[in-house]
Amino acid sequence: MGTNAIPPPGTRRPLGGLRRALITGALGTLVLGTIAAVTVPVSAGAAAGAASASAAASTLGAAAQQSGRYFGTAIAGGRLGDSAYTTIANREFDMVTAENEMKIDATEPNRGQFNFTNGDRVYNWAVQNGKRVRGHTLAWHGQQPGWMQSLEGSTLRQAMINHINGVMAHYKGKIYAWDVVNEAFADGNSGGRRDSNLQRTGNDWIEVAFRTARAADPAAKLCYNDYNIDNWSWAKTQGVYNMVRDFKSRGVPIDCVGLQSHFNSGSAYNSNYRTTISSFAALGVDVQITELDIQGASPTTYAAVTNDCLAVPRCTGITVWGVRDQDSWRSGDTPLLFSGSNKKPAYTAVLDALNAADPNPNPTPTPTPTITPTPTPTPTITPTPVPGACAATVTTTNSWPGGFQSTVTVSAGSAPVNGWTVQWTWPGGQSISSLWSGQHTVSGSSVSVRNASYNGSIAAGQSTTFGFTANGTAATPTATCTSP
Ligand code: 9MR
Repeated sequence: MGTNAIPPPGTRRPLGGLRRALITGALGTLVLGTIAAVTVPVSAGAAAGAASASAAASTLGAAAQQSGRYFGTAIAGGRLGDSAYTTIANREFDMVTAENEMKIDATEPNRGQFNFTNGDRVYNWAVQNGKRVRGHTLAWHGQQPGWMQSLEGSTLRQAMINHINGVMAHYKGKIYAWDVVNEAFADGNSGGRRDSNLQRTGNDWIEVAFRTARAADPAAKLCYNDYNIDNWSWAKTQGVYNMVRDFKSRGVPIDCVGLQSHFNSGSAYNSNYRTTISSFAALGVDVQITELDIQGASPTTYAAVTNDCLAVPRCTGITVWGVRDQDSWRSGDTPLLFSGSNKKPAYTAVLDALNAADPNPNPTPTPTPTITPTPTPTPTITPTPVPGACAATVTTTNSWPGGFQSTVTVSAGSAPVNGWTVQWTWPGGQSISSLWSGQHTVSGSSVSVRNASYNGSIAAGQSTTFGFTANGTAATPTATCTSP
């Protein structure tokens, strides 16, 4: 089977900064000052010739955002009191997965009694720091509380449904993507399902879990997540691929596949990984790298993994399974990007790869936002640059019945911006369900978003983004940007 060649690290041209300059050059045609233009799509082509050099992003999250992706980490709630840990985690990552705190044993320790204390601790830390959250995980043979382990048949099936409903109701509208079902396929050459109490409730348990999840929170992306499905030639990969293809053909709601990507000597990175990612994506699902760690943390392998994701538009983000080596479930393998507070060579390899990415701010194919025509042939406003002035544009990046997702680009004019606030008024009763990379307050139909701790400073001519999901009909309201 064909595999795509992976460019050796360092052979990709570091165009990230140049391409960002092209984008912000386009934004430079927008109204600057306290009033922003609306719905003008960012077009690199429109800005050809406006190139100038600019600095590369200096954190993983910011670097990934340049191509519309995220870079996340697993967070262990018990480490949130460790300031060395939170300093790195907060600075570098813009997506969070609770390492254990949203699992079945944590959230429903007794049947019918839900406990979100620890899940909320991780969730709140993430959103208070402007990050999005992946939910992990709802239906799994692992980390089941004792009461669930002892159930079987239709009783267990109903308990699974109740669990999905209970947890998803608590986090409704707040989770970017849920690992609805985790690790349901067998290792080895069968390509079939793993035996488990859930599997013994009937082969349809996975699709029942997904249908239940869609009804419980239509705003969340619904993922199937597994390990050892990274190598395209492995039977387990093919088994999951066939299931996803079947689900898509029958309308079972599935939005994404999570490749855990725990690479080690027994399950090594293979250059056909890019084929795996692109093959799943071709089925019409997003692909997320959900639990990345690499034994020994080879910079070359970390760069290859990153470049493989960047090569596929629907590979929407990468999460590493822990912050520092000492935080890893396999700490002896030193598989992560930090050692103590130090950035390892693998960190630099990943950051450089992200900074060299083609901008791809809208990895999920969605309808192009409508361009609102200028009502009169008014001349383009060319305001005198005001120090600290900023502009904001709202773009719809995804929509579904009853909800939508938007990205807001905040750009500085000819002077740097230090702190910004974007405001708009909903035209038709919309409401925010989740917002990331900013801090929002709502008053009636008015929304005000302040910068997060890490994205308040925008260099002259540069931009940053925040995003949100909302309930209601997709809208692109006029946004104003103010800067102190
Ligand atoms: O990292 C998690 C570790 O702290 C737990 O002890 C372990 C228990 O099952 O789960 C680890 O996370 C796993 C994840 O939930 C699913 N994929 C494999 C991960 C590593 O074992």
